[in-house]
Order: sequence, then structure tokens, then C-alpha cells
Amino acid sequence: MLPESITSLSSLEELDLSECKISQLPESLGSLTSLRKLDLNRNPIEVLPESITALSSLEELNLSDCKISQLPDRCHSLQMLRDLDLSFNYIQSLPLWIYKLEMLERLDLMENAKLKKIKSGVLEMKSLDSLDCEGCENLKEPPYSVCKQGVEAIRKFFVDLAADKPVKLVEVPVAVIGNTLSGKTSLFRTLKTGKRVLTHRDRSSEQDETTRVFQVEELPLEATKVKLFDYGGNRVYHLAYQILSKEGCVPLIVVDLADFAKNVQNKGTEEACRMVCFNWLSHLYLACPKLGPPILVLTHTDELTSAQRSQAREDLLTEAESIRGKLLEEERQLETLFPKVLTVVEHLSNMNLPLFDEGEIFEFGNDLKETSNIELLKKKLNERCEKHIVELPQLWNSVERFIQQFSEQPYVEVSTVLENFPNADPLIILRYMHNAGRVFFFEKIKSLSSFILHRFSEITSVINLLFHHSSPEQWDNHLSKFKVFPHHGREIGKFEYKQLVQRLLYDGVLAEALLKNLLKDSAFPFAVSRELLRSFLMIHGPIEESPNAEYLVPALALTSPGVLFETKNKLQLRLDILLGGLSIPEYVHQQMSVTVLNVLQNHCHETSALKNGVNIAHGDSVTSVVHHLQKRLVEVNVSTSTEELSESWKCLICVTEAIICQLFQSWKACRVTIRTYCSHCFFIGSQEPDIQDNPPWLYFQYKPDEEKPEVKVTDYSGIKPVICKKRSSAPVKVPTPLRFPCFHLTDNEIKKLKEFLFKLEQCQANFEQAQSEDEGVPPVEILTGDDESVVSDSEESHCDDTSSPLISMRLVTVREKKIKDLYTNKDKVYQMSKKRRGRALILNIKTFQQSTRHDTRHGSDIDYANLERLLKDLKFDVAKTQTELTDLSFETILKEIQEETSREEHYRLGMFVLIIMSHGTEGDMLLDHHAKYFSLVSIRDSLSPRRFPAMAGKPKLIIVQACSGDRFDYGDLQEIPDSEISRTPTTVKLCVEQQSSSSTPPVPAAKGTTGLPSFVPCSDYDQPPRSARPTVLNVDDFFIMKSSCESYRSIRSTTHGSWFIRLLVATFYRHACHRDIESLFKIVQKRVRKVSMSQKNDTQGGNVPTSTCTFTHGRKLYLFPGFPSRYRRE
Ligand SMILES: Nc1nc2c(ncn2[C@@H]2O[C@H](COP(=O)(O)OP(=O)(O)OP(=O)(O)O)[C@@H](O)[C@H]2O)c(=O)[nH]1
Ligand SMILES: [Mg+2]
Repeated sequence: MLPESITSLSSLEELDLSECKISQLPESLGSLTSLRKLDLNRNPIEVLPESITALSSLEELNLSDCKISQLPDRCHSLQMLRDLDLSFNYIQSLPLWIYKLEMLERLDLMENAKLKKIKSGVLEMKSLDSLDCEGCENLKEPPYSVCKQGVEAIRKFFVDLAADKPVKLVEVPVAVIGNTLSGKTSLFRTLKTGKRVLTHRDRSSEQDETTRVFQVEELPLEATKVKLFDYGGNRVYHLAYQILSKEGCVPLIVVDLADFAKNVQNKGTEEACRMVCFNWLSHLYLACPKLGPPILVLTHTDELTSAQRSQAREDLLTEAESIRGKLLEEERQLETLFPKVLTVVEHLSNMNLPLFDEGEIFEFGNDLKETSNIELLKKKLNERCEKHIVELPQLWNSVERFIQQFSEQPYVEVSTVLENFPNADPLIILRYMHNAGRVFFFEKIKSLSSFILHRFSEITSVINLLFHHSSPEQWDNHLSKFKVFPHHGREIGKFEYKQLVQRLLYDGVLAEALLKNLLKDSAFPFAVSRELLRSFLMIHGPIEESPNAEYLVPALALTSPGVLFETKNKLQLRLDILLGGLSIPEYVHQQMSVTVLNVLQNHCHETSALKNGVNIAHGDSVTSVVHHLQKRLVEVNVSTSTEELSESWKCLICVTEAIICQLFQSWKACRVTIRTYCSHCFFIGSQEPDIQDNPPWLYFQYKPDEEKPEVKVTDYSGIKPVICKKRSSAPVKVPTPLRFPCFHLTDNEIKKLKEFLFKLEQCQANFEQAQSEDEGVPPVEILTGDDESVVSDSEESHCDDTSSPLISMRLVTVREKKIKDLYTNKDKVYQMSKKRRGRALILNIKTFQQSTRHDTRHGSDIDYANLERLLKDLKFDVAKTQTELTDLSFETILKEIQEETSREEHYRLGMFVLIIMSHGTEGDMLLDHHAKYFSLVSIRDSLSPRRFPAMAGKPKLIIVQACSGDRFDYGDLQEIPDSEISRTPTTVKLCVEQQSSSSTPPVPAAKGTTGLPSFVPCSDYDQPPRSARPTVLNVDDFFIMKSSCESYRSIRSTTHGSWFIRLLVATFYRHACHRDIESLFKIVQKRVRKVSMSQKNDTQGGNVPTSTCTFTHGRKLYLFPGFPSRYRRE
């Protein structure tokens, strides 16, 4: 309470009482007659004394963020008032005296969600030039979509309204959402026709009636007509929901009750409820926290007995309430931490009201006689929509009708409307229509600003053209129809087109040629379609300029498992953005990626987008953003040099701001918190990094009228350094600039940081050295002469049974200058092509016909998948699909190789990779699908310069995963006869690449039967070369890796694939950035040996891979992962 005594200060001119916890003001306040400025911002004042209106000299009154629900009815004398801030309160109506404040210039009503009406008295307020109603979403008179535009639009509305009889219409649509196949479109048809109508669904057929993106139709109801948005439930379309998620819609969730009951059995009640129902509530309330309760429609009830039906219904409703309870508990905890940041989801937080009102739950089966239910639902919709009927000026309705006349056109030009309504100020009307979701009018996007997009189906078709090919069959279908396509004066052929498609599906890079072709059926000009996609954050770019413009489509790129920290010579800054509360829909990841790319595009020289993140290299630093949906967090990491630390802090803050801002813009109710980590822990790769105490710079707040959330940055001087004790003998003092944003570093600080880095490197090196001494790691020959340890302790973990079968590592790209310099050094290394390194063929013989002796090679699909991903990451084009190259006969293998080696493009590529996986035996013999042996030599020969001229003098890597005999290597132990080997299953089931019972060497046999090579000699093959002095020999430039040693077996897990391939993939991911292929092989060899010897089940014996190298002129083969950058503008 403010003391009465203050009111005796009759000459006081300014009084700042903001944030003083004042809940009551004295009645004598009015005696401060000289007061010109009164600030009561952020005080819990619920009722204002009438005397406040007697402050006759008052010019500025700030009552923002109090708890005012009612203003005094009467006003004595506030005639000097120029600025009145009533934002962030609970005001329900404005008293009449406000409209009589003649001097008032600024009235801020922002975030008064209970305000319903602004009166035409605004027309009398001659001085008023700013009226902010942002967030007053319950405004009906004038509709919020008008008020949002500000005072001019409100005035115009009242003027036009008075001119003629108003038109009544429903301002809000009904949003029908739910899983695909839940019965949304069927329900819509049912409501429209008045009888139960079901769609025809057959997902493999062209006639499948799935809803693509969304569909908008009008539904006549008793009192009015309402727009019904039928959203496609398929995940690929979720990205498009943002376009129409408007506060105030009538939400209708459709749940397939039979599907829910089935999921309860398989996944448990909570997960089932989330899948069919609660996640959809998240979609709604995250974007529109003030939205009312949803109507619930349960379908497919005919597939359940009446007992099952009521059980399922009860389970669903009880579980939904239980999830809501958990959510609110989480919320309560958060609120104590961030009381100001949270936007309350009104319907969820009111526990007195059930999530779904019993009277608003409807059940539908496929019974044609269900008319009574249909009528009841329509009645309910009518009741809901009636509340949203608004009055619109006749003139505004005429503008809308005029636009709708152009039903044949995809858009109407703004100039056409301006010409037809010269005196109507159509821009205000068009903005209103855009805000109300009636048309799209992107005034601020240059290339779209002259169009009114009034046909939603055309917009959905643009999105659909980009995304509906997302299943492999649809792409295949699309490709089969492709002929030739002219682009920038040249013709794109089928092969090139296919490559562009593959690139898009692999890393989300979309060539303009492909985009143009995909969008050729759109009703809009290309530039309009592209801008639409960009404005909905679906694509980013161009990343490369014309004529070879390229865009990024994160939704179609790979998923990254997580940030890979490159610690060498780098300092680490890292924070996590935690996403609590309602679960954020998956597509937000893609939006975030595009946002980050947009923010950093001027800084970066190298970019790669992933489905769940981005990597951006700038200067000597790399910023990575990875979103983990399951963990509900976004990792932001900057790996930086000492010199760039200040810049990197800026980058980290900038990216964090952008993400938070975007989250709050699209998802007003999201619960965002941040945690930071100790950079020392990151450097040493600690699994459980120390979390820094919550530093003050992390405070942020977002207000809808501000472009960016406020991120408080504190000067770090005077803050004590952190002592980190993790993984080092002596505690490490983490310099302060690494804990707090620093925008200028003194020389002394730079010196300290360098010392810190040096200490870290030493600590890391000592640690690794100690490790490798323990393991007896053989020294690895390193061309560049660096002496770091090769393999870290955890790298063999890929062969343990807890690891996931698919290796999800991120490729470490070349960062070291000495390796980069090698790239152009023709004498030392084989020259690599830039865009793509080369092509690769993976032949997988998995099953063996006509043979009972040879096991199916279970686990080889995992090998294939791991190899394929690695090769693609290393910039190889993997020829053909897995199905095309699995289980081939030897003849087909040769045919495939011949077809591959005759491709012209190899002349432009740097190297070739051939991988063969099968059973095998001594003498480099391998088994084909018909259980016939063929020799590795025949394969090698098929790649000789004579047969494969495009690769003459260039490196060819052959990787063989097969046994080289029947023996088990038990070292100094006695060999156990096969019959005595008990195959005790370990968790990861192991087997060998040859049927254990077969010790019979292969016998030469006639073609077509099982036996020795069906070697196909080539007539010109062994002829002497035409030139007397060959420059290239047939066996030159090969590197052949085999998974086993002659006469020994090779070990494969039936669930995780072979150890050799697993460790090869893991090693390449990690070390190809600084090792040549021979050194890489040595690491693999050492690791396979070590893993095979350390297995609990020693019945398989040891396993040592072998290699043959015929590289010429002393050159090394480096793969230069990620270098030079694909997107570097050279
Ligand atoms: N037995 C039964 N089948 C239904 C019912 N409602 C819908 N179906 C069938 O379920 C399938 C899916 O119906 P749709 O209305 O197309 O589903 P949707 O929710 O619009 O699906 P998307 O457009 O893909 O999001 C169709 O085969 C319908 O015939 C129902 O109450 N009972
Ligand atoms: Mg549908």
C-alpha cells in the first residue's frame, strides 16, 4: 500500500512506482495535481481508485502488467493525458470516458485477452495515432483481425460500418484434425450430405482419397455458413498446418477408436493416447493457447463391440486427463523458475473443466442410419460458431465477393482491386482478409506483394507438389514419367534428373531445375510458388546462385544423431534449449533449421542442412544446431578458435535468439528454458558434462510486438572462474570468457585462453597416450606427421550388443590445414573430384539358392545400410538400390560391373568403390546367389584399365566381406573341430561367413552347378597391350580390403552386421578426415582384431582383416570428407 503521506507532495511532477508490489492506491492520490508522469508498471493493483482520474496535469500513465480488470466508471479530469498504457491486464471493457480523452495520442491495450469491444467513439479521439490491440484475441467488435492493424483500420471499419447495413458472418473456421485414416474427410462428407458417407482408401492406388495438405469447404449450418478445414493427417503435411493455425477456430479432433484400442495393446495407454489424441491437442494449444475446448469425434466404433467401445472411450478420456495432470505438474515447477515467460494454455490449466465435455463427444461407425448423431454434431457446431458471428461493413464484404468472382484464376492482382474500389482503402480490407484467414496477402514479401492469393487449393497444391513425392514409390512413379526438361537453355536428361532427385532425398539439396520441374503444374508463376514455400519456412535459399541455383529442404534431408564435437584446437561453447510443456510437433525442427540458416546466411561459407539440424561453418568456427525430438531439446554448439571467441558468442546468442523467437512466434505456449555447459567437459568429450549454474545472461523474454526476444547479456568481469575437475589429474580453471558472452577480449584474456587450450590439448593427449599404451596400439604411419593418438577408448563400442545396429555417427570433416593443403598436391595424393568423389557399387549376396549348406547371411542388410550411408556422406553416388544389387548370380554381377564401368561420368570422377559381401573360401573365392563360386581376381580384372578406362590411373577400392576359409583362429589354443562348437548365443548373435559344417573345398564344376569359378574370360583380356611400354598396369591403383586372413573365417553378427564392416564404417566416419586409406585400414585391422579377441563368446576365434595395395608413384589415397565445401562460392 502506498503511504497516504506521499499525496501531500502537491508539486511532484514525476513518480515512478514500477515494480513496488503495491496492491492498493490511496484515494487521496488525486491531490497530486502537478503530476505529469506516473509509472505504476508491474504492481499487483486490481482496482484503481477513481481519484486517479483527477490528476489534472497527468500526461503519461503507465499501468502495464498490473492485474486490473476494471477501470473507474467516471473520469474527473484527465484532459492532459497523452499516453495511456494498459497493456497486459484483464480489462473487459473500456469506460466511455476513455473515448473522450481528446489529447490522448497513444493507447496501449496489448494482451488484454478479455476485452471484447472497442466502440466507435474512437472516431472522436482526434489526437489518437496509436492503438495497440495485439493479443486481444477475443475482440469481436471490430473483429480482432481488424483491430490488429491499428487505429486507422479501426476507424475505417466504423466509418464503413455506418455507411450501410452490415453483413453478418462467422469469423472463425472449424479445424478438423487427427491422424491419417481416422475418418476426417468421411466425417466432413457425412456432415455435408446429412448421411454417413465414407471415403474410399487404398494407399497403393491412385484413387486413394487421402487429403493432401488441407482442404477447405463451406458447411451450411442453421444460423450461418462456416468454413471447414479438413487437414491431411499424414505427417508430410504437418508443415503446412502453420499456415492456418489461427486463434479462435473451433477445434474438432477425430480419433479412430478401434485404432486407439489396438495401440493400447501394443504400446500402452499413454502412448496410444498421445498418438491419436494428445499430440493433436499440442498442435492446437501450442499455437493458440487461448483456444476453447475441442469437440471430439470417435470413429470406427463399428469395429468394436459395445463393451470394447465403452472401455476404449473411458481409457482414452481418463488417459488424456492423466497426461494433462502430468503436464500441469511440470508447468507448476517451471512457473516458479520463469513466472513471467509462460503463456498459460487456458483450457488445459482449468482443471475444473474436463478436457472434453461429455456433451461434445460424438461417436460414429459406418452405419448409414446414424442421422441423429449427424444432426446433433451440426447443432453443436452451430452453437459454437454462433458465438463467433461478427458484423462486417457491406463494403468489405463486397471486396471479398469481388475477389471470389475470379474463381478461375489462381490469384487476383492487387491493382485490380484498387482500380475497382478506388475510394475504399482496399489495403486495410485486404489486410483484414489476410488476418482473418480469408485470403493470403503477403504485403511484406516483395515478389508476392502484388497478388491476392484467394484459392487455397492452389497454395496447397504448391506444397503438395514439393512434398507428395516423399514415398519412394511416388518418386519412382514421378521419375518414370520424366522425359526431357529444358532449364536455362539446356536440356536436363533422365539420368541427370534422377541424380538431382537422389541428391534431394539424400541431403535435402534441391536444384532449381528440379524445383521448376516439380512446380511446373502449379497455377502460379515459378517465382511466386518459390516465395510461398520460402515464406512458410519450407525451403531455404538460394544457397547457390543462378544458373545453378540450389535450395535446402531440411524436411527431405537426413536425420542427424547429434552434434559431433571437434575439439582439436578448438574451444567449445554449448547450450541446450529445453522444450518443456506440450510436445512440439516434429516439423518445427525443419522450421528451426530454416530459421537458423536464414539468420546466419551472411556469415557462413559452408552449410549443410539435416532433417533435424544444421551445420554452419563461418571463419574458423563451426556452429551446429541439432534438435532431438525425443529428448525434447535443441543443442546449439559452437566450436571456435581463441581469436574468434567473441564472434562465436555472438553467433551462439544470435542463433539461440532466432530459435526462441521463432518458437514463440509459431508456438506461443511453448516452455523454453536454457542450460549451458562447462566448455572444459566438452573439450575432453565427457559423457556427462558439468552444467554451469544459471548465468544471468540467459534471461530472456519475448513480447509479440518485439522482433526478437530480449536476451540479457551481462558483462563477465568480476565473475569467478569455474573449476572443473572432470577427467584430469589437476582441477582445470575455466577462463571466464568461456562462461559468459564476451564481446571484446583483451590481449591478456586471449593469452589465458590460449594457455587453457594448450592445457586441454595436453591433458587430452596424455589421456589418449595412456589409453593406447594400455592397449598396445601399433604406431600408425601418418603422412602428415602428426602424433596424436588414433583410436579413442570408446570407439570399439560399435560391436557391443547395446549399440544400435545402424551406426549413427556424423562424418568428421577435414579441418586441418595440412590435410586441406594436400588436396591439390598431385605428387602426394590421388586427385579427388570436387562435387562427388566417385561412384560405388555394393553387391550383397544374402541368400543362396539351391544350397542348404550355406546360411542366409543375416545382418548383411545392416552392413549394406551402414556402408551406403557412409559412402553417401563421403560424397559417393551409390549406384542402384539395395534390392537391385542383392542376391545376384555371377553373370549378373559381371553385367552390373560392366554396365557401371561403361558410364561416361567416371571420367569426371576421382575414384571407384566396389563392395562385395558374401560367403567365401580359400583362394579368394566367393559365392554367388546360385551357390556357385567365382574368383575375386575376376572381379578385380573387370576393373582393370582396359575394361574400365575411365578409371585408369585412378584409385579403385575393393572391399570384401567374406570368409577366406573355414578355420577359426584360436591363437595358441587347440583348434576345436566344427562339430564340437556349440553356438552359445550371445545377445548379439554371431556367425561366420561360411556354413560351419562345410569344410569341403570347392570342386571345379560345369557351368550351372555348384563349384569353382564360372569365370567368364574376356577374349581381348590377356592380349599384350598395344603400346609396347604400358604406362598403367592392369593391377595398378587398387586397394583391396578383405575382412579375413587367407584360410580363416570372418565374423558377422546376425543383428548388427559384420565387425569388419561396422568398424570400417565407424573408423572412416571418425578418422577419414586426417588419415589416408592405408592408415585407416590399419586402424580397422587393429580394432577388428581387438574386438574379436575380447568377445565373451570365444568359439568364433580371432578375426584379422587383410589388404593388398598397388597404389602407384608413392601416392596416398585421402577421401577429404567435406572438403572442399560443396557450397563454397568459389
Ligand atoms: N468402419 C469404419 N470405417 C471408417 C469410418 N470412418 C472412416 N472410415 C474409413 O476409414 C478410412 C479413412 O477415412 P478418411 O475419412 O479418408 O480419413 P482421413 O482422416 O480423412 O485421412 P487423411 O485424409 O489421410 O488424413 C476410409 O477407408 C474410410 O472409409 C468408420 O466410422 N467406420
Ligand atoms: Mg482426409
